Amino acid sequence: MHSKEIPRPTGTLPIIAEHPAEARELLGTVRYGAEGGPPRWEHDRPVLPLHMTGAGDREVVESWPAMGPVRTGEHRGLLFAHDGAVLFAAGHIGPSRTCRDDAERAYRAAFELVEALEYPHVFRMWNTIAGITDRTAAGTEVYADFCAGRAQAFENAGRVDMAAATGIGALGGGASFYFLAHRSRTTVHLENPLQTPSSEYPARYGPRPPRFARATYLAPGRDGERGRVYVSGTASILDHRTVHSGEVAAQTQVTLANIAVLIGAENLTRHGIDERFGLEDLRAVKVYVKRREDLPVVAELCGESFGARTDIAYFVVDVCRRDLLVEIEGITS
Ligand code: 3HB
Repeated sequence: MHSKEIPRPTGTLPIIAEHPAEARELLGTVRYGAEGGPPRWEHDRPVLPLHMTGAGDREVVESWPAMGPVRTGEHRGLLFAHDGAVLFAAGHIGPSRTCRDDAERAYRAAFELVEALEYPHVFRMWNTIAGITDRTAAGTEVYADFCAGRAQAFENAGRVDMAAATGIGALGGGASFYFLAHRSRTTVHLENPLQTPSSEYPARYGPRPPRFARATYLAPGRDGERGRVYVSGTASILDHRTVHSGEVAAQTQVTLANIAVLIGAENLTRHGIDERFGLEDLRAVKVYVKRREDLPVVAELCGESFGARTDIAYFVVDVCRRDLLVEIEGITS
């Protein structure tokens, strides 16, 4: 089992296009690489650098396609691009170690943006947070502090819907986020019957609970097509508890089983969706592993579970709870 070559955090996640042949333009790019910081313009498109790879690891580039003429702009530090159907926006929450106020400001800007541009259906958000399990000067965990600021922004904006998300460690560069929102498509936010909804987590995890759905289903744009499920960062959590503390293989198995239940027929039917997916349908999978030495075991289990067409990128970063060793996300296609 350990004799296989250790997977390196490398590669290029392919453009996930609705109709790839039609995707001639980009909305924006996220560079999972050796440095993080605020988003910047490159060729009139937003580029968000995230510090997610260490020395010797190759950068992973994620490109979001545009399906029509693109407009771009800036709103309170968020750089954005949209094509009439999808809005991509990226921001830097800040380098501070107490990220509550910065998170609240950044999320307030995000909600203002989706309202002003009329992309109400937020369907996927990513948050990368350096020092995610560290303590702030006030003694709160950085992630809990981030959650408090985010929850406040949701409340102030009167937003009750929660989209699929990832909240994961970064190696530096403060905290950053990016998100996708649709103008018109139906979105269904999914919960997992095996897991407590994040917004109902008990107070022991922090003063305000996280706010994300376990996945978001984006309905198809054309008849006869399948919708797409954006699976949140998923970990070895049952109800709200970490299970198999310290055991990476068991944690990976529970995580994969959680995803299988989340996207399977029974759970989608429960949410009023007449489709079904399996692990083999996932693409653009990102696997976050806390300890580099666990990569071979995690890769072996992922390799057995995902399909031959699944592209997987591995990152060695902290997960949001100290006892979690692995987190996995992906998109059905
Ligand atoms: C989040 O706080 O947005 C989040 C955290 C996770 C997994 C998914 C979402 O650890």
